[in-house]
Amino acid sequence: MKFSVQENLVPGVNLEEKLKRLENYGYDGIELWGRQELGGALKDVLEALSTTRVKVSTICSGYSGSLLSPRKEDREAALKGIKERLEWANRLGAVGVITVPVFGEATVPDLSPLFKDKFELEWKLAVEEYRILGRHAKDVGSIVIVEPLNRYETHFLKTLSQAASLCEEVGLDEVRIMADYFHMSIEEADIGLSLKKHLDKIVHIHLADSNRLTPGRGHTDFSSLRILREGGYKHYLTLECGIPGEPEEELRRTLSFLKSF
Ligand code: LER
Ligand code: MN
Repeated sequence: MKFSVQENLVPGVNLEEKLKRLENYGYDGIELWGRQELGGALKDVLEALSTTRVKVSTICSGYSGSLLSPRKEDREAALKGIKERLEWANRLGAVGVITVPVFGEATVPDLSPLFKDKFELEWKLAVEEYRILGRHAKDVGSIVIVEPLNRYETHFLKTLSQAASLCEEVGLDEVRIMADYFHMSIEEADIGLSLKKHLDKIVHIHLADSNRLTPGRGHTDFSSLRILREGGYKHYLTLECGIPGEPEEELRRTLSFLKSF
C-alpha cells in the first residue's frame, strides 16, 4: 500500500517544494489535478520529480464537458480531455486518470416506456464511451479510473458494485474502478466487505473521514484498511480531505494513523 496526497493539501509554493515536504513526511505519492495547464508543464513536472522519490500517483479529473451530457459537444470535450490526460498520466508514470461519468442529476431524456429510461440510456452511453477510453488507455499505456460518488453528488454511480458492473460490461483491463472512503461512508453498507468483493478491480483509493476531514478526525472505522493490506492491495491511497490545524503536523499524524492498521 502506498500513500499519497492531493497537491493542493501540501504546503509549499511550488511542486518541487511540495514533493520535498511529502518525502520528508514519509508519503509515497502526490495526486495532481488534471487542469489544462498541466499538459504544457509536463517537462517541468518531470524535472521536479527527478529530485525526489515521491511519484505522481494519479491525475484527478480536470477535463471539461461531461460524458453523459445529451449535447454531443460536451461528450466530445470530455472524451478528448480524458484521452489527453491519459497520455499525460503515462508520461508522468501515474497509475491513470480519475473520471466521474456524471455529477448531479441526469440531463439525458427519458425515452421510456417505448425505449430506454434515463438511467438505461446513460448506462449504454457510459459503456460505449468507456470502451473508447479503455482502447485509448491501452494504446498510450494508462488506465481509466471510474469513481463512484454519493447520492448528494451524482444520481448515477454511487457504489463500488455499480462501478464494477460498468467496468465488467466494458470488458477491458484498462478500465478499472476506485473507492473513496467519504462516498463509501454514505453509500456502502459495509466498507470492508465491499472493498474485499471488488479488490481485483480497484486501482486507487481516496481517503477522508465521515466529515471529509483527515482520517481519524471523524467516525469512519478505518480498520477496513487491514482488508486491503491482507488482500495484497498494492496501489495508492490518496488523501482527499480537509486538513484541520497545522498541515505538517496533521499530515504526519495521519500517515502514522493509516499505517497503524
Ligand atoms: C468528488 O466528491 C470526488 O470525490 C472527487 O474525487 C471527484 O473526482
Ligand atoms: Mn474522491
